[in-house]
Amino acid sequence: MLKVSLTVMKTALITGVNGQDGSYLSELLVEKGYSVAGIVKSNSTAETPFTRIDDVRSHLELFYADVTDLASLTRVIREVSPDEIYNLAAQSHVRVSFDQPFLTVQTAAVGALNIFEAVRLEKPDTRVYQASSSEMFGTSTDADGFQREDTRMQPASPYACAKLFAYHIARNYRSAYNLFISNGILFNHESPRRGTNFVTSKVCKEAVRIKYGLTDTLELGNTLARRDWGHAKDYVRAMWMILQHDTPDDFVCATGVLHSIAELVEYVFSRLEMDVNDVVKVNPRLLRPEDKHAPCGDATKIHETLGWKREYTFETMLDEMIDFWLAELKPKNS
Ligand code: F7E
Repeated sequence: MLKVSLTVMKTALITGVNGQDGSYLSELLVEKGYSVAGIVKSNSTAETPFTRIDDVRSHLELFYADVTDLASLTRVIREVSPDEIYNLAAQSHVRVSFDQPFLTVQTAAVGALNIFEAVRLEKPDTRVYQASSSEMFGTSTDADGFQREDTRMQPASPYACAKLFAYHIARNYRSAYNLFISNGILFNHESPRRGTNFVTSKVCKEAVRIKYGLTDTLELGNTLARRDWGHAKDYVRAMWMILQHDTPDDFVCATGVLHSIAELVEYVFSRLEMDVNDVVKVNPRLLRPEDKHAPCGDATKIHETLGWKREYTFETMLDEMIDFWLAELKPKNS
């Protein structure tokens, strides 16, 4: 149940408002008393996927616009006059970025530049959060194996290259035009609202389908890959904290704990009291042209500067996702 504050403090504009992060962030900001506007892409059918923002939708002002369309962004920024913008829109799937590099660059790189340019021209006192990604580091780590704000960046996918451009142009606009633009360098973050084309959601959903007898195999790509997974709810809180800081800056947000895909599968299956043997099949089509890195983040800076701390662990996050899929896919007659 959403607790709505009655005092309107500030106005925020969120691109990608109906995505995983946009939906949690809009709930957080509405609870804090913000007036929240969101940008959604138009769709040729009326049934645009708004399910993630169902609970909060009556509190949002939604605009059809697109980060690739500077004129539409300028119009929305003029109309909303936001105090804060959270740029969360982009084609964000790493493997898809190898299939659609131009779309990825248009949305993740040019899209971010469009936001910064619209802010510069229309409302230069707006604070802007840029959704940067740990993918920008690629295989590069510090000597201790961690990735932090000053670790060398070595992107290894079209998605990571596009995000790296956005990260640098954010810093460039910050110093050249004195704009308040901050990068949150977020490691993987998941939740029941994560799309099932990402591995955590896919594993939880397919394992529950196996439990309910709806399928008998789980097809995966590289099960040896490792990731630093946190909960999206914790990470949207970090986004907000980053924009409340007195100066614009860049922050890594991560858990500092690595797990492999195989460990993820093992945890989900044991929680569902199922045997994992003979169920997982590796499908070569799900492997990526480059997938060698094991990104593990050091969140000391955001912890010490802003006091950010995560509430979820890997296990509590997965428990929530498993419970979601158990309820969602529960056979009607049981
Ligand atoms: O893959 C491996 C896959 O697609 C995680 C995005 O939010 O985080 C996310 O990017 C790992 C990779 O996320 C399957 O090869 C194995 O090593 O869940 P993912 P991602 O690529 O790490 C970063 C920080 C972002 O910024 C991105 O926007 O899992 N894997 N088998 C698989 N991955 C998928 N999707 N599907 C599989 O069947």
